[in-house]
Amino acid sequence: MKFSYALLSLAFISTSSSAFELNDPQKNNTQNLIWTGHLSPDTDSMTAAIAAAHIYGGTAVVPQKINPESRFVLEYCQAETPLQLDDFTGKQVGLVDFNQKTQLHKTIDPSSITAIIDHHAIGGSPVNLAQVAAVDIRPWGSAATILADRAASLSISLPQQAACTTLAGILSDTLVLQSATTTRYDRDYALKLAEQAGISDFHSFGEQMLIAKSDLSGTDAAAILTMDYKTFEYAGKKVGIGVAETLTAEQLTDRKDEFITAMQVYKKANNLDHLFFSVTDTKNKQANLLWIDKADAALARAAFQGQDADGWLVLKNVTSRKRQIGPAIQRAVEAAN
Ligand SMILES: [Mn+2]
Repeated sequence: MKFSYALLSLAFISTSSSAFELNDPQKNNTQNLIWTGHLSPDTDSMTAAIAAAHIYGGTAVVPQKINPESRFVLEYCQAETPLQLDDFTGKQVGLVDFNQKTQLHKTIDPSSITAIIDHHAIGGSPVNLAQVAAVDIRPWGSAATILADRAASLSISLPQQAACTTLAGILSDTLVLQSATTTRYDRDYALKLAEQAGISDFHSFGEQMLIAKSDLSGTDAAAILTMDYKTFEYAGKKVGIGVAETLTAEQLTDRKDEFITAMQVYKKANNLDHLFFSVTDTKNKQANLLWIDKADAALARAAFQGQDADGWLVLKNVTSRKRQIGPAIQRAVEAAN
């Protein structure tokens, strides 16, 4: 009796999970449905999860601690803080803002993934799914933009707080519509969402977000290294890239020795083949790249033509890990292996 019940419920879960429909939310089974972004959650991944939960039902969570910029956004938008979930066992999971297994919370079983809404390349080591999931990946500036478009095409109007957080997702990932990854969709939806949220000057909101992100004077180097951090798998090598976007880059580049120590500890503890850290200067639109050993130095030199400055490699007009830093390092790793 017990056994057949278990079988029945198993059949129920697998049928419903394979049937997730992004175009027809009414049809979905939203039982135990969780929306989550990547490890080291950023504002786009958090706000895309919030928007997805509004559109499709279920609960938005973060898989790790919320960063200072995102905390500012929640306060500004008067939105509820998403729960930090440490155990995804038994949940039906929708992924937003990533598709890499190296960025997946370790308790997420790939067979529980029913949807992926993302704006990243399916390179490196994407999640390996035996079942068919509903997948929507577009080359837009943020995952939040894709969710805004989903809501619009389903005639679902996001509540004011969620319109505000979704706007924040767009502004965060596109550096207030200034990054090379910005598309016309990001611009259009930023305008629409600002209107919906009752924000008359979204540039000022974006500036305040950048400032909230920039003040890292009281944060230790190890925390800064992993605050906006991703692990990739390139040519079978585990490659970590941490980024600190800031308007006040000197505040961080002056702390080079602290970062070197933090990177040595982190690289060893996480068994990484290569590790890079960029203090990304959003005011002067340049990246300051750091590494800690010879192999990483060789890769950085192969990947970039930059200028040396006090132990950092300065990369002019480089602000995007997704579009610029990641792909260049990927090519260098693949060429070396
Ligand atoms: Mn994103």
